[in-house]
Amino acid sequence: MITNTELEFKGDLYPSKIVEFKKEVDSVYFYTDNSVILKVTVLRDSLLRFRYTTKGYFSKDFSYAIDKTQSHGYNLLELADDIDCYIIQTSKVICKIQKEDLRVSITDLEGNCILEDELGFHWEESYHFGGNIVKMSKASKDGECFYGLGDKASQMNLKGKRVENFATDQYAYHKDQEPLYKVVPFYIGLQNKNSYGIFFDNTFKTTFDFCHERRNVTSFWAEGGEMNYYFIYGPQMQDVVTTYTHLTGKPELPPLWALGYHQCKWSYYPESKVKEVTGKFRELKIPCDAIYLDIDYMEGFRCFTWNKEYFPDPKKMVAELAEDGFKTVVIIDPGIKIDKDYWVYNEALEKDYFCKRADGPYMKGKVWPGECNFPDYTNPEVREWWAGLFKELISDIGVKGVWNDMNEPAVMEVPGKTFPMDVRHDYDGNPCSHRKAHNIYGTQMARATYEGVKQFAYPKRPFIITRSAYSGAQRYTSSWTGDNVASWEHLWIANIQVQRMSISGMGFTGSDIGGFAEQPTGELYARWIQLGVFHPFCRTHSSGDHGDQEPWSFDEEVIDITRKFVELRYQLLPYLYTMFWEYINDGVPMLKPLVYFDQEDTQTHYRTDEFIFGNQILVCPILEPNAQGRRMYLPTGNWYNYWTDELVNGKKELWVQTDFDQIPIFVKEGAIIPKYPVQQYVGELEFEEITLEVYFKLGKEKSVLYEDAQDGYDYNKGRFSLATFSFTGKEKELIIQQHKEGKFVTNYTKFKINLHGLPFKVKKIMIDKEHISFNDASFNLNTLIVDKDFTEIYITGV
Ligand code: MIG
Repeated sequence: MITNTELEFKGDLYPSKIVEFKKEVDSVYFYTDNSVILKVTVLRDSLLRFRYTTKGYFSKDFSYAIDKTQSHGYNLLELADDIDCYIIQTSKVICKIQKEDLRVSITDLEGNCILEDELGFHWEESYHFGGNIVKMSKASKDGECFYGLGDKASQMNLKGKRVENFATDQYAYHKDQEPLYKVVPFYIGLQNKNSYGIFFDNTFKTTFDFCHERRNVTSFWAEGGEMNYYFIYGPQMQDVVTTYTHLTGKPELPPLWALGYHQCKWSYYPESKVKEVTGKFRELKIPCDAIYLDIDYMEGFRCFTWNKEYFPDPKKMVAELAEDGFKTVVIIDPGIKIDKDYWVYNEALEKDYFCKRADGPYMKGKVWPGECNFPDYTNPEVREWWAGLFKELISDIGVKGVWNDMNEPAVMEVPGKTFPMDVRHDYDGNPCSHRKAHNIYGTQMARATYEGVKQFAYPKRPFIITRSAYSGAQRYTSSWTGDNVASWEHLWIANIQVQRMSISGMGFTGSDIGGFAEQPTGELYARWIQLGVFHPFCRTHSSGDHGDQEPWSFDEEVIDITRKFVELRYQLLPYLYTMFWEYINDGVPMLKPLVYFDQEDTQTHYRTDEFIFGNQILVCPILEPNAQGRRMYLPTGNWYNYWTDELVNGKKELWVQTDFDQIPIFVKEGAIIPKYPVQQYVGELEFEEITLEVYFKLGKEKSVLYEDAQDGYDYNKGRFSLATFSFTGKEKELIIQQHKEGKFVTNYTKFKINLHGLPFKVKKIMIDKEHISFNDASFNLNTLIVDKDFTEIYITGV
């Protein structure tokens, strides 16, 4: 008989000495005496993959996170056999593998240590589940900082924290709560001005410890699967993040309306209520592009059905809303009601598409509709079926976007709030238990939803939003930060979460503006809107059980502030869209924490509140009641106060005075910021001209403006317009050159140029080498109208 003590933890096991090695194309294998194999693959000179097995062979390689369409390549891969180690060298890094114990250290070409194993790879055999608990520990030097990891509600710098990755429905979470809805096992280390990244691509529950347990050790481990991580070398954080995003994939461009303002509540019904809300937006002239239907639009919470009492003619309603510029987005949950009169249930049952328990019965759990079964989205056939279910909603009824919720997956009234761990999944032909599939479930649901909406929305672009996600989900969907709370602390959390998501590859994210649970004061709501309009996804949402959260639920002043900031977002749409284009092309995060902006400046390492919106606008929310301004840090460079045009030099802390209808916003000198006229929704107006706000600088600066048809896929065929503006400012001279690419012709014909901070009086203006005559009246307040295709504006002054 086996006694309890025999089942107990036998301790950690370690690789022994290397007895053999082998090089194969882009990979090198190291074999130890005790059957451990380390496979090092060079994907790029600055991107190395480390994969370990303890069995003497590797199991099939499969990942949902890695974007297989992305290409990689390196310049150099050299392998040397030294006395006590093997050395792999690329054109960026040198990686040493100790012969004695398989420990790894990575240096740059000058020999500066970037990352080094402490104990390195080790493992614990799991008798209970089979396989190993796989562990890694790295030495951490004093002063090292840590960033990334998705939606964590903690300080930006994770030094001293331990975080857990297990997708969880965490209603009304609090600061430092672990775990949350999303799983992004990717972090950025910054030490001695060098940045590197680690992506631990393992979907089991993972834990990261950043010098929490031991002061000079960073470790991460998983409760199953392989020790399989990617090392990304910077040295700039920019390079780490863009490489990670390239590895796990980028989205396509969303339709421009998806970057507008969205209004949501649990729930708007019946139809008359929906129309009352949309009508009020138009009446109060607060721009809005999307209205959401939460679970009550369905018949008894059955996905793909409508409550005919509340919504007798959904197609007609959706069309009428569309006429008024509103796109309808509907929620779809994973739980399918067990109901023999429900066609979706019957189809799934007939095709055997629901998840099963280990011994065969279907996984059954209670969610909104009552007892439900749950499709296994990790099965490609199930995903295809699921995608097909969207035909009526999208093609026929005209819904424009789909909102996936509860996909952690969440189950009510059970311990752990999710599936039991024995539930089986197909995992794309790699059958496994829920322990392995849990963290990826939501992503595969969103992926299937995306495929469906995309197919039926064609030739328009799809819009998907999800609550749960794993690395790589950004290829299919946007996301929101789940059930937050109407509190000042949560405003602080929202700011950090969205910045963190941005540098974790998943940039199209926002929070429930105003807070989901509980009731915001007008002041809190206003402060939240002022931040929210600078988040890539911008939606007010609330649980609705505490009163209303439409802008007009608050007083006149708050309504005016909401309008002012939502209008600002609509003006900045071309700038925001250009940010998005840089994200999908180069993996550049749309929001940049200060440490990302200037990692050389150690002052930025612990900053959390200020961030760069795009490349040239700095935003700092007000996070306290009764504020008349705030202290903040302005990073390196010279910045114009957006409200006053005062030029301030950075790399210093300062007090910024703001009224209630302002937050500190600064524009980088030399920037050229494009603005559209205010519209009540994207595409409402055809305009003759757009504005370029030009901020004078002594020196040079580049700005970019990307535009296309704002929907559809023609931009992939070259029908886009990409304008690059080069600004050069001298003591008595200003030159703006424009270089254009792409075949898309914008509707407007003119730029209205507003010059800010001009240090001289204009004497002469030449446009494309032609002299422009002007008097003080036509060149009023430093405004100039030019043809949108100008190539050079040349201004001299006295
Ligand atoms: O158990 O659909 O996070 O945004 O309004 C609550 C109702 C289910 C949770 C989501 C929230 C949504 C709500 N849902």
